[in-house]
Amino acid sequence: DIRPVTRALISVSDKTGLIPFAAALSKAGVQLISTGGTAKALAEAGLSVMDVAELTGFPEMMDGRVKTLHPRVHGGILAVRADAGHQASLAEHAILPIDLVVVNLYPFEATIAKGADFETAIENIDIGGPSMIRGAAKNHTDVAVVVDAADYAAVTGEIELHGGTTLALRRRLAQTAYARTAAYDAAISNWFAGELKLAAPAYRAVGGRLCEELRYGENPHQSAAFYATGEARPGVASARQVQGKQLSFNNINDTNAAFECVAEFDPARTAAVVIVKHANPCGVAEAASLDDAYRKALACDPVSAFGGIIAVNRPLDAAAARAMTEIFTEVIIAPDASEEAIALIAAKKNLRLLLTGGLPDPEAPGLDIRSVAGGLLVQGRDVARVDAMDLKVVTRRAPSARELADLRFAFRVAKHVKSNTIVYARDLATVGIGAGQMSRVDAARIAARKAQDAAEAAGLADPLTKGSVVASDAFFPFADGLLVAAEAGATAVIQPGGSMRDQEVIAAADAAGLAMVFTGVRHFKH
Ligand code: 93A
Repeated sequence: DIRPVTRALISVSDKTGLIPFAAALSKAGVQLISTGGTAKALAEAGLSVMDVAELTGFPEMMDGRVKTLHPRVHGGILAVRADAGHQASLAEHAILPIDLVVVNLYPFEATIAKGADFETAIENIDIGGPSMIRGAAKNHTDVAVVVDAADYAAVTGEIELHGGTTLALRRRLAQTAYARTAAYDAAISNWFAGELKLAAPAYRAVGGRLCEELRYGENPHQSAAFYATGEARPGVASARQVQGKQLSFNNINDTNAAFECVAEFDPARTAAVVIVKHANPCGVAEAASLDDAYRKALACDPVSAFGGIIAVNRPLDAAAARAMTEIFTEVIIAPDASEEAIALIAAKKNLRLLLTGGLPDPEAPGLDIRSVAGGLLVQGRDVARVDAMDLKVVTRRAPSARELADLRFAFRVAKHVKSNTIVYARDLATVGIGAGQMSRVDAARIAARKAQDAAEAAGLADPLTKGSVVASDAFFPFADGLLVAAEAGATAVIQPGGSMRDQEVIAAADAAGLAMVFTGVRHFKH
């Protein structure tokens, strides 16, 4: 099943690695055929190359829209070598078989990531390239197809070793080829959906490029890999890992949760730190410095913070880095870091440091996708933010300025905690977080209990919830959850409102002397 490579068609927009690869093919006696820009690059490197226009007998036309779309190209790619009829057609029409197709596509993803206008995006939709890729992949019995420079070495390696490509390699390359064209078309379709503001297009395409194979998934018996979709949002997918061992599946998920949460805090206004465990914040705080914010965040739940993931909204400085190396932490993610901070982190060999170059815009539209049996569940990202919400005071007492600041802070955090969510906050720091409970009253109890534990461990007389405010990600269906919070010492409440029993809940708040505001917006997160 070895297929010798006599003729290769190379048409690449990204010329990375092209010359050494083509030179190796040329040296192995392979005839090179290329489109305009590629042929020019090869000729300039001193390689002998035939222009595709010479092969087809047609010039490239319509600004390059039609250059390889010709039976001399597609017949040469699709002809089955063992089929006498196909061979007869090749002979009849003077078509030469093509054994290797090397194509990377017009950079559509990079073009839209740069914010190109509609016309420019459309012009960057490649037609001839995917046609050749799909044809060569279909005819992988005879033809090898390369869409990724990472595979150049595998092809030249096999040619050197076997004088041609193996069926095993050609099949693997075919799989890669269809994944590439699928991801390419997914990017185009998703871009259209965005341009047309279609929340629910008739079809939703999903695709991505392998970032890395992971050792395992959520559990060691599950396989896993990390794919980048090309979406231009700074974050864990595009981060530079400065040091530390490979991230695990759970690390990546948790790091993302931490970074999305910390991005809610405008770095021009305040320094903020989020500590995450099992995809939920276990400590969040803002302060004048990252160092102070970290200590406040850590005080919320130091037990859970052990082995946690830390996200910061400003460049990591030395003081914060020093404080963060005092306990065991898995990952730190930051927009940037000072040389001194990097040096301090370096002392902890296993601690991963990820630098992203910026924060993801919490208001940027985007998709949240998860799989269910036989389907994809797709929704727009939760871009609602407390800053833009019209807070309505529903109790006799209005919150004080200090309470109001804490209420906003608590609701900002609640958005990033799994439902049912209760967040107690005081002085712009969380002091108790109840996450992922099946009942809201349990979330309120657990958060209060944890605050009590943290106070006892720190030798404090009062639980940290005393004098706190409380946020609920969705309305209180009954007064019970609210009463738990009042008992824990909360003095003000923020919640969406909208329950059938709102009046009952408001009356309970008034009776307990609480101030309460309704946001009118819910932040479920499951
Ligand atoms: O405009 S196209 O869709 N029409 C074509 O016939 C065609 N053939 C190859 N784009 C086409 N290509 C693409 O041109 C390839 O996929 C590749 O990305 C690019 C290489 O052009 P050049 O060799 O001129 O740099």
